[in-house]
Amino acid sequence: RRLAENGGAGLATATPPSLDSGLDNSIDYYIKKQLRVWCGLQNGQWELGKIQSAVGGKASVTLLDGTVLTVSTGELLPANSEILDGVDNLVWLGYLNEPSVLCNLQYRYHRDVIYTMAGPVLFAINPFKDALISGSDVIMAYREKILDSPHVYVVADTAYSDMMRDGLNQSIIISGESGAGKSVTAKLAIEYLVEVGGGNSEIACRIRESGFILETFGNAKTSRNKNSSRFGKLIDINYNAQGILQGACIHTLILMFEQSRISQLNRSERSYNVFYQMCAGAPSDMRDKLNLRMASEYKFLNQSGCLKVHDVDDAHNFKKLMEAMDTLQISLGVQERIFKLLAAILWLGNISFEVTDHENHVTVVTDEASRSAARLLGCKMNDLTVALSTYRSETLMLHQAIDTRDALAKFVYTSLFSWLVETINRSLEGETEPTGRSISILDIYGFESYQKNSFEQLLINYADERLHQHFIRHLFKLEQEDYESEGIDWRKVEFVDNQGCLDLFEEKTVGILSTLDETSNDSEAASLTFFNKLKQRLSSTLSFNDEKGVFRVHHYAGEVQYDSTGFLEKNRYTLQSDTILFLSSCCKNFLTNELNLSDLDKQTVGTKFKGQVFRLIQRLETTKPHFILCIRPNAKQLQGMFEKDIVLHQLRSNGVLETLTMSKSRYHTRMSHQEFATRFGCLLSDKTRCQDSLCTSIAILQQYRVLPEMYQLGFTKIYFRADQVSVLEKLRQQVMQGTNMVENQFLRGRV
Ligand code: AOV
Repeated sequence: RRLAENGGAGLATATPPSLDSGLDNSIDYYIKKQLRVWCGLQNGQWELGKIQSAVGGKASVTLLDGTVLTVSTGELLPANSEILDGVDNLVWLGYLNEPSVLCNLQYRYHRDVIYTMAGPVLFAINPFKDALISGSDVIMAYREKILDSPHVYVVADTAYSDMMRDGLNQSIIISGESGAGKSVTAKLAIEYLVEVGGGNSEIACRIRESGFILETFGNAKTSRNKNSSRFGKLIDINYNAQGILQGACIHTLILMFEQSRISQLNRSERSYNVFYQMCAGAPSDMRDKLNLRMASEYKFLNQSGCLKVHDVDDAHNFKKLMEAMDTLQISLGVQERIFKLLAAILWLGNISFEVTDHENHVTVVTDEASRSAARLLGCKMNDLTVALSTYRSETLMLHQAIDTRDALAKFVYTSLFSWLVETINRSLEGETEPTGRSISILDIYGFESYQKNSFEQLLINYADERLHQHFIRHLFKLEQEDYESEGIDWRKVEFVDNQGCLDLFEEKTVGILSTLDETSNDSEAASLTFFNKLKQRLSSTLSFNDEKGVFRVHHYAGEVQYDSTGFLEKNRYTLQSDTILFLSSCCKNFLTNELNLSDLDKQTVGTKFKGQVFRLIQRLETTKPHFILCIRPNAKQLQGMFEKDIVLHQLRSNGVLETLTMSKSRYHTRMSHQEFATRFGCLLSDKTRCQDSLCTSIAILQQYRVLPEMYQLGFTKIYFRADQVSVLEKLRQQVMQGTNMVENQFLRGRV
């Protein structure tokens, strides 16, 4: 705060000569004043110390713990003075270097301050514990500006105020690796936005509860996050002209391939939360109706050796789910149908086949599993048997029958999920059409990199790249292009553009996705065909390991090694539409409402996904973005642990230093000469006012002696540093209210 009042948000001046590139030229100054420096150690870490002496490119440095080291002066970086320890906004640091930024975040994190501003971006470092800084009291305090320290609520409040002021749609874009805290952050933003639009209404309650329902059906435990969102979501919150909450709409990014979580689980991962909740929490009459067992008895659930999650009460969550469905007025009849389908999926997984001849042809075993599945799906036992063991009157072989069974289970689940989202959206629909007053919150999968990465990770990381490009476009590209085209004096801030990596994916003929599609369309092709074709086309940009059949991609967030086995199968739409059509005709009245047969088009999974990502980004392009970057402080999901390497890696890949440099030198306000002259022309006496807007603008700047470093004139626009316009606004207000000139004189000094 102290710094802000000193003009710290624009140009911090309370520091010694700027030496961000190193200390070489002014080492004597540092020795004489005994200023703190960062000393680079051999292990790559940085420690604070003071220089005692320096000769011939070597310096002797005493670290805080008393250790004396001799290091090359190239290993020294300026450190900020103690008064800057733990500042709210990293831009206020006099020196912007990696150790200073990292240390500031760590300083705050260890004091349970998880939010920090980095110029226009809010950083949220996952505390992995309840940080006790949310809830209605805190919301009130932020609304009334009693609290103003960095918080998701501030970002939400700014978005809301900007929307009301400008009548423009806004967005809050939340990014970060898997497990970094995006979904929790999104929840907080929604909580604030609902509250500020009149939190007690029926629609407000429904919006709150809808999040829980989506999480139940769309989240699962992965090795990185015990409650990982396996779908992406964009939630539009709509208001009327008075800023009162009208309704909401959820758009989802569904991974068709994540359906494989239904039938195949990696070790220590789980399927979607709802299955475990239902098995643990269903009341006894429901258990009877669904012939429901414990989770451990279903093959789809017990194969990963992980049925429970530490600190998660599945049974209790099932109660919450049913309450949430009530709040959204999903009728009991519909709820029953949903649970029947879920139970049917579990029983499908237990269906087994009997081989009937030496060619591996099969029939379905008639047992509890197949009988229960047929009953719960609402079809005759015989119809189910035919659907699972034949295709166009030909009997299937064992692996084909298993594939058909799993594909059916996945199809039912995906359709159920889409249908549920539609049902929720109907319940959240407002009474009026949106009026250009909406705020969209984006929370999609974060970057993933495991020992073994497959098609799922490839698409998740592709979506993450697309989103990163949006971030770069808005924070670097558009602004710098604008400065350039307006011909103002601007030192270009270099940044790492990930367009190259995106091209690698999206290139029409030789890109990863089109190569995958091309090979998938060839029914004879195998994994190796895909691998070889990719290698042939992209050997200069990707690296390949023939023996293992893996290829490596340099993502902005790190290098990932993908195992090409299984890519083709996952990309192809394996489900035989005949089977589904056949089955749905058997189960009329029951399945047809829930199952969306339009899902049966023949697009590959990759192409479909790319289309969904494009549509999301397109929506975002029509909004004013506000960015939140979530950071994972350690890989173990532990509280209180701040692993510098891990954090630094995330800062680097997100171009944090560049963002800070950019916001330090950027112009915060811009308006056309015309707008400026019209708004502030009243500050001039009739004598000095002229016809031309540029001439009027210059006259205002001169008369009020606005310092040259605080503004620039472009060809059509005028640009100001932070806070300059607000000073002019104050003057204008006084002139409009007719207050006397003595105060104006006083303010003039400050301009
Ligand atoms: P993600 O959204 O970034 O991962 P989550 O929001 O699910 O990550 O966060 C992971 C876990 O970290 C949560 O389940 C919480 O236990 C904890 N957590 C995160 N943020 C906070 C917070 N502000 N306060 C307390 N605990 C928190 V993924 O959905 O895998 O990309 O798909």
